[in-house]
Amino acid sequence: MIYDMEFETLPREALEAIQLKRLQATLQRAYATVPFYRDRFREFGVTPSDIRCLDDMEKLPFLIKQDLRDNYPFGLFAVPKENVVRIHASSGTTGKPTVVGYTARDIDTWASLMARALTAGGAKRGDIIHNAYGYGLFTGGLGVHYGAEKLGATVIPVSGGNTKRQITIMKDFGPSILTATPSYTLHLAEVAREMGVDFRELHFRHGIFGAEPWSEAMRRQIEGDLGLSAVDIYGLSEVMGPGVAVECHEAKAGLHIFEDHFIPEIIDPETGKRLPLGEVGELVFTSITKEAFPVIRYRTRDITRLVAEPCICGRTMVRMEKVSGRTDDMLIIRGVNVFPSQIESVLMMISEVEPHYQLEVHREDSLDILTVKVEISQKLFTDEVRGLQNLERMIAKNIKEYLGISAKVRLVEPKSIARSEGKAVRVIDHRRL
Ligand code: DLL
Repeated sequence: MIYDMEFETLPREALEAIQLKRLQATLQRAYATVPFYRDRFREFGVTPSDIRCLDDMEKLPFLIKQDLRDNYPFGLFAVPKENVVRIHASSGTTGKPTVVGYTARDIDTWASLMARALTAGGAKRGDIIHNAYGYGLFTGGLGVHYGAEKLGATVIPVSGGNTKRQITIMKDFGPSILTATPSYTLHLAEVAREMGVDFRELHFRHGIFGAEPWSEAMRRQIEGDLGLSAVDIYGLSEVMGPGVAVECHEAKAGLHIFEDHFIPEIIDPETGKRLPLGEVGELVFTSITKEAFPVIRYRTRDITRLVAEPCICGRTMVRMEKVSGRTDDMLIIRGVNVFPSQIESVLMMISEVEPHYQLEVHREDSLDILTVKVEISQKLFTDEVRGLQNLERMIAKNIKEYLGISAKVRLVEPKSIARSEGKAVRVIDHRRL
């Protein structure tokens, strides 16, 4: 039994009482030890003792990615450097990476949360976990690793890459749980096929996939191709790493947020106002147990909504819907907002195309042009040109019908879109380059 599991089924009032106590302690500590928080709170005319109930949180200022960059690398740490036992960092496609730190207790908390997350996804003691999340500064590999050990499972720390060898290991060691990004999972399946290995005949029962947006259609494809039950796991380095929220394998209907450690809010990304439960907006997190790197009202830029209805698994924690995308990945094509995952859903309805795609955006005479590049099978690729043109037209028509945007569709040769070993690059935006 993973300790802290009892928090997962608490009645609302009991959970909120714990949250308030932990929140107040976090605020006191951050105020006392991090000059950034003290200055920012003062600017907003608020002190930790003004927060008497959870709704008072709205009085607190937000923390944004730029604040992390401005305090690079260790400026927001709330403990002396000698108490920090681990550093992680997010790659930072633009500007400096964001650096986060953990005390020994933080690492232990994270391991427990990841053990709980793996449990929710269907793993248990005795399972062999093939962990293909990248090890290193990225939180995926080590996050799953410590959780798996805490659970008492056997972990294969294979990391991302060297894909053929991974398939051989799967055949030889017989892992029952797969952890990887959804896009790398598809690549694993593809390489297995090329090696004449039927994934469905391996021993996998469950897959715990995350670190990037993926659609319901992609879930069906992965479950069908790999012969396992797939759940979504969410997290971000700033808040901890993987294990902030996870779907249960019983329902697979939204990700349970570990509310005994993180308080979620949904805000309107434009105005910053808190939105009522159930509305779609930007997810904001406050950590309430972290020591080295507490985050108070951190704006994730991830778009989702919260669901409070009870779940068949018995967990009472609030759920978040699958993240549709990040505010900074949202494409605005001639005034219509669209996320790559929505285009993915449309593509996956069409059986002739493969689940490998990339979006390119450029500007022509001040108009935004979206090109959807999608792979087709070798067999189709050798078909006559007219058939392919018809297929392109049909895909463009579907995109227009479902999403209301005009896109150019280009069917491309099998394997011509780069495969990911971690997070897939879905959008090339020539307007930003
Ligand atoms: O991606 C942590 C992680 C590792 C989560 C392994 C799950 C599994 P970062 O590299 O800091 O951390 O990236 C965080 O990735 O703000 C989201 O935009 C995106 N993301 C993470 N999980 C999901 C998910 C890890 N399940 C950023 N669905 C987040 C959609 C996700 N997006």
